[in-house]
Amino acid sequence: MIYKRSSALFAEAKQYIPGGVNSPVRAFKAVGGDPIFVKKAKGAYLYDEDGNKLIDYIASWGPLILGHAYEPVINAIVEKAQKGTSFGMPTEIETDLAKLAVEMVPNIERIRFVNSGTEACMSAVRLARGYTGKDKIIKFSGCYHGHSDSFLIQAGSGAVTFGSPNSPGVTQGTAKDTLLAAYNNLDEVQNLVSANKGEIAAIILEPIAGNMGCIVPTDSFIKGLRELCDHEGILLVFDEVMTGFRLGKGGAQEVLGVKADIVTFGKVIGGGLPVGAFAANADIMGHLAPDGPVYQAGTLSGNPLAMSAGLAMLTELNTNPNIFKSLEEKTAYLHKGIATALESKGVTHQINRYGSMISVHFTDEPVVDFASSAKGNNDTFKKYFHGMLEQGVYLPPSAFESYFLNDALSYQDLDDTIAAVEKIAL
Ligand code: KE4
Repeated sequence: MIYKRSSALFAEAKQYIPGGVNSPVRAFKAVGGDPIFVKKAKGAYLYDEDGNKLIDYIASWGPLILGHAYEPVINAIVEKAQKGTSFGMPTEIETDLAKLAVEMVPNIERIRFVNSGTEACMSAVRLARGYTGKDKIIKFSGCYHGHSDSFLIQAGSGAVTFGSPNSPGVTQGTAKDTLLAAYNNLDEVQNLVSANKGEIAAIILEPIAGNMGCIVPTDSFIKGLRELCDHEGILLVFDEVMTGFRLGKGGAQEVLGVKADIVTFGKVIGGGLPVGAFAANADIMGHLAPDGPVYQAGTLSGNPLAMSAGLAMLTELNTNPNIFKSLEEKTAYLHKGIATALESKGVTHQINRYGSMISVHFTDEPVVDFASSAKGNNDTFKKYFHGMLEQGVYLPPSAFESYFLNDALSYQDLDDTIAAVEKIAL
């Protein structure tokens, strides 16, 4: 594969945009080499600036669950754009999408639209703090909830881990209110709750994690969190930016059978345009401005152009829920094929999968949290990533990401992907 034009475009981009990208993971820092510049995409395929056709397994990091340039979504956007793109005034289509989301997702009565997953998670934590009157939150190492200061925190030193900033610009004052625990470790959460009695507003997590690769919670962990929150008056926040409308109509709450107090969304809910959202019952959401004192706002929140894409996408998923089963079957097929190919090459690996989320880890230990995910051999991952790219398969350029399958992928695409694994030297 030739990537000359992508490299030239990257060199030019770096003269005007920090790192040449508008989101760091796109820069290929974790895998080396220059990023691929895409020219267009359709269905399961990306067409880059050098004319290469690539089978796409990131689907814009999740949103394009039906494939790129999906006709009903494009038609909805084009039609709506001709009537204006944003007014800063209420429009009917915001209610249409809100009604559909409330109908599809269990245990929510009100939903507020924002413009990104970060905004959704940041607002959900502010709402939890405002509703409970408490300051602290618990998050899990390796879970990503966007780049709001309260989330850019790593485990601090000391037994009861007060957070410490993991990015310059995040203050110690912010970090002290974020506590860290290991995913799938209920004991650590209980210790934090006991050591901060009555001070914790919320526990926030990815109910199926996708930012350490894909990690599935144990039943005892996720149900234990729910019981702990009920007992301690803590709000349980499911960050469903990845899992919402991907794992099923009702997302992780539905497939795991665990209720969250606040749920955040992004990616699929916007159909490929910038939409995030957070939702809860009427009592909790009633604390949000303008009804209540918790402030949150946004110029382009609920803009009709983005709403039209989200409504077209969710309507499709709501009327054809077999898409979720078809995606799950395709992901299971891919899982089996990759596992067989790597086993035949004698390559030590773990594959984690839930629904249409899957990740490959080059380690002999089960990957159940960030620490075990970080033990993956990144040199092998780099060879795997570039070996697949050379054969026209575009995977997430980081070992700490999940693949996002789209329903436009054919079984031939999956077979071609498996054949590519068989060919690469690891
Ligand atoms: P955004 O602000 O990027 O729309 O959403 C933040 C976010 C929140 N919660 C979860 C579970 C997420 O996965 C994300 C964003 N996901 C990353 C992919 N791991 C987006 C890719 C990127 O940062 O460019």
